[in-house]
Amino acid sequence: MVDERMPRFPQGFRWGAATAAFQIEGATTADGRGPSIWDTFTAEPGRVIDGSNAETAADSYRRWRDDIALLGELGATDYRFSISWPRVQPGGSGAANAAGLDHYERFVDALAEAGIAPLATLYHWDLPQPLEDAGGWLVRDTAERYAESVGLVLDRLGDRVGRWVTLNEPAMTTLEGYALGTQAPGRTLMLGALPTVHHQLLGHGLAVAAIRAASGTAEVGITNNHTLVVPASDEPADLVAAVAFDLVYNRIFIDPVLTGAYPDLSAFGLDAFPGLEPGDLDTIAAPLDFYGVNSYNPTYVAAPAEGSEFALAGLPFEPVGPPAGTPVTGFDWPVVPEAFTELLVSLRRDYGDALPPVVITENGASYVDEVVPGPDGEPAVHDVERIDYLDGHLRAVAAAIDRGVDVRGYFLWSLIDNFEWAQGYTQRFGLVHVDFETGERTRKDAFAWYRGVVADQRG
Ligand code: IFM
Repeated sequence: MVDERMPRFPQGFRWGAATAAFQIEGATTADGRGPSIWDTFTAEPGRVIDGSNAETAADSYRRWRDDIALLGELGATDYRFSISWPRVQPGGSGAANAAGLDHYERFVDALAEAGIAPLATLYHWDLPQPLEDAGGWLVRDTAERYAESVGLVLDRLGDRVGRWVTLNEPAMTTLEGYALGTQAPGRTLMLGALPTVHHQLLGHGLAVAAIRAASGTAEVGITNNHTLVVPASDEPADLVAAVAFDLVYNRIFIDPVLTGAYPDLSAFGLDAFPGLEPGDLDTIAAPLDFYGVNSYNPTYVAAPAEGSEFALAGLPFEPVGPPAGTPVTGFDWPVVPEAFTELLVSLRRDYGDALPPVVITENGASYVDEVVPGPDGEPAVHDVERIDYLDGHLRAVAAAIDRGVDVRGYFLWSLIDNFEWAQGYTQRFGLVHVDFETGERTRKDAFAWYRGVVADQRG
C-alpha cells in the first residue's frame, strides 16, 4: 500500500476526472437524440462481450447533478466530459437540436456554480449513424459535417466553455473501428482504413479554426492515445516491427498535428497518405494550446509469427504479452509506471518545442471491484490495486515533469464506472462504483485516496 508522500506538482496544476457521453449518459432516445454508430453496433449480436448496450449506462443524462456533487467532493479543479453529437445534431447535419444543447448548457452552468472548470470533448466516438451510412470517416464530407456540428456547439456554449478537446483518440476509431472491426462501426478494412486518419485530423483542424474564429481566449487541443512501444527483444526483426507499430499507432496521429507532415509510410507500400489534398496539412497543423495524452500501458511488439492473424493480414508487427511477472489490470494491460515517464519524455525529445504543454486527458485502470459491507455497514469497495496503479502513474508524471516535460494537468479515467465499449460492463475504471441495475453510486477507496492527493496538492 502507498505510504510515501506524493511529489509536489507545479503550482496551478489541474486536477480532474474524465468521462464520455456515450459511456455514462444512457437515455439514448431522450429529447430528440438521434442514433449513433455505437447504438447500431451494440444492437448487433456478438459485438459486445456481455451482450449489453448503453441505453441506461450510468444514467448520467438524468443523474448529472450527482456526478457534479461527486466532483465537488473530490475537490477536482476540472471535469473532462464529452458532448454527444447525436444529441446536438441528431442526423449529423442540418439544424441543431435545442433540447440537446439545453442539457449541456444546464450542465456547464452547474459546473461553474460548483467552481469546476469544463474541458469539453467535441467528439468521443458517437458518430451520428446517418453519417456512417454516407461513408463515415472514410469520406471527406464527414470532416466538414463535424466542423459544422462544432459550430452549433460553439454558438450555444462558446461563452461558457473555455477549453475544448476536438477529438478523442482518433487512433482507436481508425484501428479498432475501421481496420479491425472490434469497435463501431465494425469495419475490417485493415490498411483500407487509413483515409479515416486523414479525415478525422482534417475535422480536427477545421474545428480548431472554428473555435479560434468564435473566441480569442478559448483554449483548444486534441487528445491522442499514446503507448510506449517496446520491442519484444533486441532481434532486428522485432526492432523493425516496433518501428512499424509506432508509426501506425502513434506517429500518423501526432506528426501531422505537430509537424505538418505525415511520417514516411513506404514500409506499408504507400507513397502518399490516402485522402490528403493540397492545403490540408496547414489546416491540421494549426497551433494548439495544449496536447492531450491518453495513456494506460506500454505495448510490447514483435515481428509477426508465421501464420498469425497479423502475418496473414500482411501486417509487419504483432503485439505480444509483457515480460513474465509484469502485473496486469483487469483488462490484462501491463502496469509499468516507468513506461509512462518514458513515453512523456519521448514526446518532448521527439517533438521539442513543437509539443504544446501536455495535459494527461486520461489515465486509470480497470479491476474487478466488489461491493462489500464497510466497517459501519455502509457499502464499500476496497480497490487497493487501483490505488497502487494511480499512485505509480502520478509519480511517473511527476518524474516526467522533473525531466523537463511541461505537463499541466491530470484527468483520471474515470469519475464513475461506465459502459466500456466492446467490453460492455465487464471493465470498471471508476473512482465510484455504479450499480448498473439501480444507478446507485458507491465511492471506492480510490475516491478517498484521490481526494486526499488533490487536497494535499491544492494546499
Ligand atoms: O473507456 C475508454 C475511453 O473511452 C477512451 N480511452 C480509453 C478508456 C479505457 O479503455
